[in-house]
Amino acid sequence: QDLRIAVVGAGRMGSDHIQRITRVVSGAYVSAIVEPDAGRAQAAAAEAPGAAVFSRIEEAIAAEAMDAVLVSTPGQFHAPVLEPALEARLPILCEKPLTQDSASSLDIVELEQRLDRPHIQVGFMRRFDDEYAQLRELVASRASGELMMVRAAHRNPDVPEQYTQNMLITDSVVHEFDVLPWVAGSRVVSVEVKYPRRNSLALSHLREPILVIMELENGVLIDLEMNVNVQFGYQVTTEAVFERGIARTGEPSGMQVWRDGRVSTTEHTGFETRFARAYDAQVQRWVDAVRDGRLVDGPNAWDGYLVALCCEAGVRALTDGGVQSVVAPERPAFYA
Ligand code: ISE
Repeated sequence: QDLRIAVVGAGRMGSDHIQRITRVVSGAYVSAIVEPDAGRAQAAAAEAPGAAVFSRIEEAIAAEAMDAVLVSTPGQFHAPVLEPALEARLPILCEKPLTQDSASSLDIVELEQRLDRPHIQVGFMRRFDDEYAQLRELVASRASGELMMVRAAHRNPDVPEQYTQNMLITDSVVHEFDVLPWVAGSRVVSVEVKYPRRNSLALSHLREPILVIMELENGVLIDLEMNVNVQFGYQVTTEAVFERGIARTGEPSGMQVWRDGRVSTTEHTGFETRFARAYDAQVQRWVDAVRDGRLVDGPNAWDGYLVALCCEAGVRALTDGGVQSVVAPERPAFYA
C-alpha cells in the first residue's frame, strides 16, 4: 500500500516536495495539500493529481486524508501543525527548524514522548548529502588522524526582503548547527559572531556577512562564513583540517568548459539544485521508514531541540556579542 502524504504548506519548499513525491519518490503519493492561500493551493494541486485540498490540518485529519505529514510551512507555523499531527499519532517529516525557539521545541518533545516512539523526523537534509556523509565517515575512521578544525562557507545569492538579521542564524546557520556537530561527532558548547566589513549590496536592514565561530565539546573549532548576498550563486563548502590531511566538500563539479581564454564550471544558484539529491534521499528514506514501521530515519525532534538551543546562543552572540555558551540537557533514552 503506497503511503498517503499530506503536504502542509505549499510555498517554495512545499511545492518542491510535492513535485519530488509525485515524480521521484517511490511508495508514496501526495493525498492532501493543506494550504490556507487558495491560489497557492490550486497551483500545488495541479502538480499532484487526485490530492484533496484543505485550508487547515485539523480538517485533513478529520477527513482521514493521510497516513503521514510533511510540514513545509514557514518555521513559526510548525508548532500549530505538529501538535494536532502528534495527537493524531501521525508520522511527520518537519522542515527545519523544528519550531521557532527552544521552549516550544521542548513542548513538542514532551508531547511526543507520550507516544510509543519518536514520530517526528526533522528536515536537516544535509545529513543525506553524500559528501557530508563521507566526511563524517572520514572523521570517525581517523584515517587522516583527528579532526582539528573546520572552515565552512554558506553563501546565498540573495534573500527576500522579509529575511531578518536573526534569520542569518535561525534560518541559515541552523543547518550548520545540525550537520557540523553530526560530522564531527561532538556537540556545540559555545558560539561567537564577528562582523567583517559590511556588504554594501546587502538589504539595507541586514548587517552581513557574518563570521560564526563554534566550539565543540571535543575541542574542534569551526569557523563559518554566513553570507546571503554573494550575487554569483549558491555555495555551501566545507574544508576539514585533520592531523594528517585535509578534506573538502561542496566544490563546484561537472563539465569544465574552456573558451575565450577562460575555464568555467557551472555553479548552483539555489538550494533546490545544490541539495536535490540530499532532499530526494531524505524523503525516500523517510517514506521507507514509515512504511516499515520505524517512522524516523534521520535527525529526530531531540536533534531539532538541540539546534534550537544553538540558535538561541547564536542570536545572543549576534546581538550582544561575546562568546555565548550552549547548555544542553542529556538526550533522553526515548531519542537514543
Ligand atoms: C533557507 O531557508 C534554507 O534552508 C537554505 O538551505 C539556506 O541556504 C538559506 O540560507 C535559508 O534561508
